[in-house]
Amino acid sequence: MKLEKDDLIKLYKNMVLGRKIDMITIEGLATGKVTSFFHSGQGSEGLAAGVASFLRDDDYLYAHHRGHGIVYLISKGCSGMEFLAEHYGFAGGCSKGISGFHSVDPAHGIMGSSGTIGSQFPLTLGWGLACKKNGRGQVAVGCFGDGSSNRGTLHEAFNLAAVWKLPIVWVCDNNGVAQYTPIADAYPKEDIADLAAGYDMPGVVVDGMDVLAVHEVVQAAVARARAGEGPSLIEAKTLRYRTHSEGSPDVFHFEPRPPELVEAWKKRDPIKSFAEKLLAQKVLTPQDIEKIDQELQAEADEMDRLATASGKPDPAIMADMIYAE
Ligand SMILES: Cc1ncc(C[n+]2csc(CCOP(=O)(O)OP(=O)(O)O)c2C)c(N)n1
Repeated sequence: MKLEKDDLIKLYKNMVLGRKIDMITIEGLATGKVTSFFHSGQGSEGLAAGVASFLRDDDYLYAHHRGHGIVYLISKGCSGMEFLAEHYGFAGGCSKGISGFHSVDPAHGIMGSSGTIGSQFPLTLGWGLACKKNGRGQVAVGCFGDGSSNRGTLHEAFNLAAVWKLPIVWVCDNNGVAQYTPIADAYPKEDIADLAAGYDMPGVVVDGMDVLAVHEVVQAAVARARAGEGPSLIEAKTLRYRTHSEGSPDVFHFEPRPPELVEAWKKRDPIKSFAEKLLAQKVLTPQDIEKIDQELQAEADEMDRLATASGKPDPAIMADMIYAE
């Protein structure tokens, strides 16, 4: 898929809006508005927008917990207002405020998520099987972190997806550390993409800070899946900018990465570097960048206002959320 000017701007806006909502969520923790915790996704916006911005509404997506998937979700069409309201435990949320942070938006192929690392593999496998049975050319995209790559569920799902040639794209967000465990302490090789060879599927490594590079490899894997050729594995090397999770006790904030490593990666910020590219290619002017920033800030603030205004859910809806008629 060749990206036209509007497509490039769409990618850029998804990244910028996602970071603004990420920041509002962090502020919400400080003020007590967000009562759960939050795993900020700052640093992986290029990966998430590159994966999800050009999927079909009826494709399935499991966005993993980093940033609670916000850039993935808004890129796939989910509303930022619903994301914020869900985190506030308010009625405007995607799950009517009942879950605290898990987003469900079936109209955009977001079927839910889980706090259990590794649960995305069998879930994505099931959606991939549904896609194949439906025969409508849908794909299922299953995102996970490097820390999930040693779960047994990964190997079981990779195996069945390959044997059944399911239309699945597996995407590993390898930010080098799982909470406090550097990937080198838990995995013997350099690249998680190497796991693909054991399941007879393509495995590629991509620079997760480069939204266009991510977009290109994802589109190739999606085309392969839609053509009935089976699953692929993409490993994107990224960085999380902040601590593992916001709002958790101090003991959870141990930082195993040397500060100079984090600073070096931050110089390649996915939003800033994409903006520089768009400026160099004359897709946008500095004034456009400024205008987009202001407009998206206003949009994010309005989403926050609407999310807050939606208020607490009526506890009586809880049974309806659990039981079917
Ligand atoms: C089965 C399970 N084990 C442990 C945890 C606690 N936990 C939450 S996030 C996380 C780190 C996951 O690392 P990774 O998958 O690399 O994602 P990242 O947080 O680095 O984005 C851990 C250990 C959990 N939620 N589920």
